[in-house]
Amino acid sequence: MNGFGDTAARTLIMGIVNVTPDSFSDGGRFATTAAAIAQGMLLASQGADWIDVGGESTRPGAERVGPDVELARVLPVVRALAAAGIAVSIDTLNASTALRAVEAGARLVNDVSAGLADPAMLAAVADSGAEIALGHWRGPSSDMYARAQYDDVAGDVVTELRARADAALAAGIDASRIVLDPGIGFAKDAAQNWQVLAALPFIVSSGYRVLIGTSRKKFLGTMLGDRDNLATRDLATAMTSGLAAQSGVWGVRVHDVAATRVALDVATAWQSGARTPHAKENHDQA
Ligand code: PMM
Repeated sequence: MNGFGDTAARTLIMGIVNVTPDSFSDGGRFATTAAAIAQGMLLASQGADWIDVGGESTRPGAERVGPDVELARVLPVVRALAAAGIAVSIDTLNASTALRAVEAGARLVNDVSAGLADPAMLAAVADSGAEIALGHWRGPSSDMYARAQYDDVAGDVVTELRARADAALAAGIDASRIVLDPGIGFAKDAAQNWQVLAALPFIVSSGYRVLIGTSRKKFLGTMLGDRDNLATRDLATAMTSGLAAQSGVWGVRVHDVAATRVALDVATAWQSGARTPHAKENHDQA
């Protein structure tokens, strides 16, 4: 297989653990930490290859929390999951949080801003030895839809991601440590998200590993219309993740790992069928 980095034969699942007070109904610092660790363990047991731990919401319109609050939320969770032998990534815009999380055992820094939110990020990751996922980002979540202007959304996203990959290379991060993420929902409207998804084979042809996150996002709700609920969004997420796997992505970032595991197993079985020579006699017997 061509490409930089650890290109696995099958698409990997990154299970999402958001350690934010509103993510777990029981509330309170300890209860939230314990619930987040339990959720990470559960997702790993359901077949997640990575657990992505985040302490600050990047959803549209979300307000920023300070790095101290973020760090207090994520650090015990990263430490516990890494100690259990789970591959942990840290979802953060802050270099200081990224560094402390890597010290606590995280192996990948997932920066949806690709180093644009914190100018110290790329150098920090370079020195840490961690891998980095670089997201396509045009500015803070609070007003990102104003920046959803493109000539050709997929082409523009790849051009802008390549510029961020070049910045990471210049900072001393080897190509084998870089993953690109076209940032579904980040400065993109629903139609633009679908155009990016349809162009995934082109984005994969960049040679970098590609990560994609459609999970439970608003554009799926828009498509579902009056059928929109958590179950249908998870079903739509599993389908988009399966199609992304067919397009050759390295990983999919999802909330519902069990459903996505089924979808990716289908994609893997389908691909193994495609590799089997279909001799005429097989067809005759079928
Ligand atoms: N989306 C969100 C947060 N982190 N990370 C990556 N690499 N890709 C994404 O698409 C992405 C991300 C926002 O979704 P959430 O609030 O449901 O976690």
